Amino acid sequence: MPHLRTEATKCNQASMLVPSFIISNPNSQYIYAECLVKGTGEEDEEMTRRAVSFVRIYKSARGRHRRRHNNTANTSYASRSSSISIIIMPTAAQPRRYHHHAHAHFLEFHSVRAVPDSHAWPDLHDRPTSPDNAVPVVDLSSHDGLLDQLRRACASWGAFQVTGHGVPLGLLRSAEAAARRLFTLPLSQKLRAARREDGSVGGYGAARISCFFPKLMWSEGFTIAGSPLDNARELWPGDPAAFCDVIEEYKKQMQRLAHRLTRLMLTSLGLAEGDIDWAGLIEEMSAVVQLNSYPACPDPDRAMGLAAHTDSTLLTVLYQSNTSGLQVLHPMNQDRPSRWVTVPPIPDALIVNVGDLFQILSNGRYRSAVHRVIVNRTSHRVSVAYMCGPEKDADVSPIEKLIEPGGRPLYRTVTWPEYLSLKGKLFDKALEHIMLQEHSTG
Ligand SMILES: O=C(O)CCC(=O)C(=O)O
Repeated sequence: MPHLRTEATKCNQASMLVPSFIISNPNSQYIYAECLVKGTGEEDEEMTRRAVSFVRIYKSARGRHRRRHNNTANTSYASRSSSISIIIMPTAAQPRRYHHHAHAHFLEFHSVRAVPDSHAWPDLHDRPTSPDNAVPVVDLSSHDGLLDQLRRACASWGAFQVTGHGVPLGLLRSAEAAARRLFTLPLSQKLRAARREDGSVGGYGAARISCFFPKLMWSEGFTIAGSPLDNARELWPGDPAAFCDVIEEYKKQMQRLAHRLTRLMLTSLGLAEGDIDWAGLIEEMSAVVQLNSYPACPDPDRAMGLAAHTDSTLLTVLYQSNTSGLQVLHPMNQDRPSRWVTVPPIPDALIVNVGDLFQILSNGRYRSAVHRVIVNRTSHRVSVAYMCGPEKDADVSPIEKLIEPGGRPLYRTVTWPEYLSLKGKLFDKALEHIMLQEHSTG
């Protein structure tokens, strides 16, 4: 930071006409710089010279940054007669990927007595935790102020817990039991249903985001896309139905709830049916069920259950059973830095995460929640996530009515599969990558 700040100051001193700033943190892979040159048409030549000098200074700073972070960047430039505006924005460079040994991915967690180096995270305490701040709880059975509560929760947290949702507690418990039954099978049996390398979504495996981190996570997952029957036959050849029946009923109930939540969240943005293809968006939604397992860990301060990420969904509905571990990042505000807030288990409550696609749809009014999972020494935690998005060919773009007068759409149009593919390459820079840049100001 000090290094690049110096460059920015130099640039400002070099030209009174060039208000400019560079925001950078040498520990981060990205730098963002912006230089706006305003004036009359006659000053074009002088302004261009100064702007070019800014770009040169920026590029040399960027070069050093790139050498350090293996980064790439692009520079966009636009000129009009009355003003020149330059926005220099690093492209969302592909983050570094890590190739973990296949055998390290598949640990017999229950028999491990110490956290192996492959799973030892150097710094879990990257941000403070906050005991005095709580993810909102919204009672869906109460109509008093429901839309206001949802609006506040989605805009400031990107996550909330719901009670009064109508999904029977017995079904939640059965889904938890089905997940436990699956994850306590011997590893060799779970591997019969391992996720294949051919890009298919379903099956058993380590967290898909593992390739973006140098260390592996203290968790395993099982993804169900479509019918659970094929996988269940691989796991329990004699009795696949017990698992399938629970999952099918869970999907049915979750779909109903996800439709209701989507409708409420759109309404809370001030939208009415007719402002978008409401029915199309909701009725055609598709989803996967993600079972997660976080075994008890001999050294929880050195292991990460699931590293920080946002969901590439419209929304995710999560049952976290009765063991805590989920933390949501509450963004910084004027007086406090960003901090991790643990979501306490409430019997029969479900957690709702706003996903990246909802952030796009709402033109950034609702934000997707950055969240992670920490582990503990004594309890095996399981969770069941219903991750839903639009039908695969549907275009997702900022809803016109949500663009402020004189404003602009912040994101370009994507389909869900296209966004998933970007996320698979760019991880936490995928949203930034599809942001539309303003090239010129008048
Ligand atoms: O297990 C949890 O609480 C969170 C799971 C999660 O974030 C995910 O499946 O993406």
